[in-house]
Amino acid sequence: MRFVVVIFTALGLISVAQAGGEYVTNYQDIVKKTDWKQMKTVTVELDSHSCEPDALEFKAGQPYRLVMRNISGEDKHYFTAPEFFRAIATRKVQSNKDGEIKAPYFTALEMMKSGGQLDLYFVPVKKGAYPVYCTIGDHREQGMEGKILIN
Ligand SMILES: [Cu+2]
Repeated sequence: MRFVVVIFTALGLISVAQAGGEYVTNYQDIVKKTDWKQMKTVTVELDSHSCEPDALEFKAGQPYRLVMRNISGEDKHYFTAPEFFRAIATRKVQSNKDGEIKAPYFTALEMMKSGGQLDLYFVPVKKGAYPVYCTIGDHREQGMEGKILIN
């Protein structure tokens, strides 16, 4: 009986790994211990069809506000980065006029056209290179993709 339980546990772990791994489960401790006065602001502008800059670099342990702004007048755009969102401790996502959302992690954020903006407050945790892209229509094929590095 114990043998069967072990097999099911192993299968469970495999399915989590295939889904892109677990999020940073101690994110609340990290957010609490971080000195947010040291926060740096990085801005990424989404346009039809680009991410500028298309390479974002962050230091593990350093707190950041990532400003994601849609400067396109025609299209909504996504900041889709499921692996990156699982590699950071998320404090919140803020929509500056409307409110803020607190959650363990996100998979994608959508910015409305003509200046839509969301600010991600986070601490990078797991070092690596992670893709970011827009999942609307053929935006990714047209060049809306980039790389996020955590060093
Ligand atoms: Cu797009």
